[in-house]
Amino acid sequence: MRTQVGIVGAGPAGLLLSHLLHLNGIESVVLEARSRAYVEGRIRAGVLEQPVEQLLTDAGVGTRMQAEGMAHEGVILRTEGHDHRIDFQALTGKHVMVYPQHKIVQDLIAARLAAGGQILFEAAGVSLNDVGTDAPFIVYEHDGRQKRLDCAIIAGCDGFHGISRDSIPAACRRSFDREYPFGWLGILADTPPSSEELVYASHDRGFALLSMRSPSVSRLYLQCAPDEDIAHWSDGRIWDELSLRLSCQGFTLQPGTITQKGVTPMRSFVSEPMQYGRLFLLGDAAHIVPPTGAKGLNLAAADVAVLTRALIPWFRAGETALLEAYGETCLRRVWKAQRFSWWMTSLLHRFDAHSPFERQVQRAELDYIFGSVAASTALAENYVGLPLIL
Ligand code: RFL
Ligand code: PHB
Repeated sequence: MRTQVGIVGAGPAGLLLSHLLHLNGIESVVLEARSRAYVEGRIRAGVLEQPVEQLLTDAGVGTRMQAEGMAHEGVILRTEGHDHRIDFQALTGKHVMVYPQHKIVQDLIAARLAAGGQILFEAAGVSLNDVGTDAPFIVYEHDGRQKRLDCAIIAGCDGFHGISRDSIPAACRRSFDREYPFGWLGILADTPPSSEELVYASHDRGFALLSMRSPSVSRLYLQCAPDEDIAHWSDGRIWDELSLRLSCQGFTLQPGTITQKGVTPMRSFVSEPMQYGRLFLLGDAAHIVPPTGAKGLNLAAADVAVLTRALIPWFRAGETALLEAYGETCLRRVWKAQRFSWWMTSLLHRFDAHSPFERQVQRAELDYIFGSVAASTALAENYVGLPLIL
């Protein structure tokens, strides 16, 4: 089989790329290791930056998001029972959209299939070949048979644990990595959100976050050990701990049935370069951020915007300038989002290794944000999203 762009991975990056290329008359085939039901049910991100919301809407896949998503014009920072609202609308004129990642994945799969797009689920043993030449190809197994996909371009959209990144020779690659001494225990619960806006709580017992998926479903997180054993967390213990860390005058946490729970380790990671020959890395395949800034999915979408803009003149007229600048262009935004995610994480979490001095500096920084329009604006501007292409 032959196509113009071979895409590995049907997460948000791979699917959005396939959709945008299609809108611009460029063919692609998506190879996904998992089943359709698995990728459509995977609970992950929930907050979309305004430029990403706009991108999805402009691309004709925003109908359900506009109907069911919740536009948020601010978030609450909570510390020691004291709230400070970051007013996105007043500070930046923008908002974020709370709409779950798995629904974006469903919307994109539906759009691709309706347009006759090819997504091969349960493609096993995917390997990338001759990526440094003008004739790269992908080998994979599907329906019990080994197959070959010849392409002009390969897009590695297979997430942090995928195979694409390792297809760039190790000698040409450099990675930047930071592991945090904590993880997040996340739950999904059938209970209306106890706050209209997201609450980021810094507490002596550790960070907590109140988020949501719909008017009747809450998503909440607790800072925990990176290797926390979820078996030690009964539903009752989770609600008690959330209530303690989120406590504030006039606020009551409404518990409900927990329908999902899991632990996510926290990491910052960037692999450079994001391009090698005809192979381009996008999204979590190239970089991951701790979730505190809600940036992962948004960064994936920005990479897609940069690559799409570069591939159009390349396929149409052989123009190479934007394609050659792909990695450099993406990394300008990636590193700004890395900085913001690291900063939000450092600001809000409890670090056991902190000295009393460092803890006081952390408190002072929060207090400074609470009292400074300039500091609040810097937070808001990053949270609602920098332009997709910087
Ligand atoms: P994905 O979503 O990991 O998709 C990669 C796809 O590739 C497939 N795959 C393969 N396919 C074929 N062959 C192989 N060898 C393959 N190996 C893997 C996988 O099955 C999968 O379908 O990467 P992508 O598309 O780059 O998207 C990135 C986002 O998923 C990720 O950055 C976000 O979920 C991060 N994130 C958040 N981002 C936000 O922007 N806002 C948030 O509020 C937010 N909250 C979060 C998050 C991530 C979390 N977790 C669980 C990591 C909250 C959490 C808890
Ligand atoms: C979520 O709703 O899953 C969520 C929201 C904000 C974050 C991270 C995750 O910073």
